[in-house]
Amino acid sequence: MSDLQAIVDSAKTAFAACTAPADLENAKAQYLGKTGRITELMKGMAALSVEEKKSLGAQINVTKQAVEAALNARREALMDAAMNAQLATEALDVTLPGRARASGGLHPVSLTQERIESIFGSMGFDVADGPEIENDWFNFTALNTPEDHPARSMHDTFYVEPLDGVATDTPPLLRTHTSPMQIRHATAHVKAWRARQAVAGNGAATEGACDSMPEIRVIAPGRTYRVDSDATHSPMFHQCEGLWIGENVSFKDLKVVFTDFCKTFFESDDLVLRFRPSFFPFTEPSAEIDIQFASGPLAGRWLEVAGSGQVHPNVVRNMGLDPERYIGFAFGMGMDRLTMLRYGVNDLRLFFDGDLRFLSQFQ
Ligand code: 2U9
Repeated sequence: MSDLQAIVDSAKTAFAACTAPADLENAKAQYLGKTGRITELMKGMAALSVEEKKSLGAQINVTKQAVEAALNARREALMDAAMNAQLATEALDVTLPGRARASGGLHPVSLTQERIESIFGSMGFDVADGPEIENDWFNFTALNTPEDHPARSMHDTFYVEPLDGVATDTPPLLRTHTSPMQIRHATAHVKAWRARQAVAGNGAATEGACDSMPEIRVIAPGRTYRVDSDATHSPMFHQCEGLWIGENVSFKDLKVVFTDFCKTFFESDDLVLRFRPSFFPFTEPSAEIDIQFASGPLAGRWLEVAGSGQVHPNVVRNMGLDPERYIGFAFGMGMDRLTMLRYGVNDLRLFFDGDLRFLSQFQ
């Protein structure tokens, strides 16, 4: 056997003895590395004649290729062995049942909001949505709430830093009710109507006898904020207010609309409503609305569900309308409280704890 064949055989034996990739790389260095046996042979050729170089060079190349082939074969064998070992330990049991993906659901207060939107939607009400950081005009002044009104005090209202850092006379605030949204909606409605009138060219922006404004019928559901926290009050709570303004909208309409709403919302035809005189700056006259169920766990008790009233003339004026001609009603209700009544929940804080054992009962 030639010396060169002996090198090939020795390499094969050395590679076969390696059981880990790192050992194999070490063994490779002994043959193909800088001072490996084949590399040394090549260096030795420098002293040979051209003829000898040709002949021995070709033989060394064949030897080198044979060693490299043996090396690659062993590399693959080791990789296969590693893969098989891994597959044996990490066997996949394809008969296992899949992992069920839990389905999410809406929060009970969101369910109430959807329900309210659907009921009032069926009565022709739009749904308005808008900013939770408001200014003094939309939250208080436009709603006939004078500067010395207690609702404006630091004890009730969260005031916030101006976004651009520029202080104003009246700092921005977290809306204390969704009424500002109704003012925004109503003024946009009035502006759009006047613009249409102007385009039609029928006496421009004056209110003529035959160009009556389409009614404003809107609800504004959403988050509201007050400095208040106990079992029945949360600093963030959910309100829904409603507004209906037209030329002949009366307290009778309020009674019909709200009675219809309550009966549909609570799925009870035999509940009765009571309108109790009250006071709000933005309505005059004003009334609290109580309901009484004829049956069920709450039967016989009067339960307060909303505040309401005929929109104050100053508020109608602030919408850009003549209060001698346009009139209407508004109401406001707490969506958290309605949800508690509908589902028999007795602690408001359950809605905000995020405990799935409670929340999943509503799916
Ligand atoms: C406009 C004009 C008038 C909305 C109204 C109430 C009465 C009311 C409370 C009920 C429970 C708030 O969540 S609560 O504490 N709301 O009593 N809200 S009348 O009056 C408006 C709204 C918008 C332009």
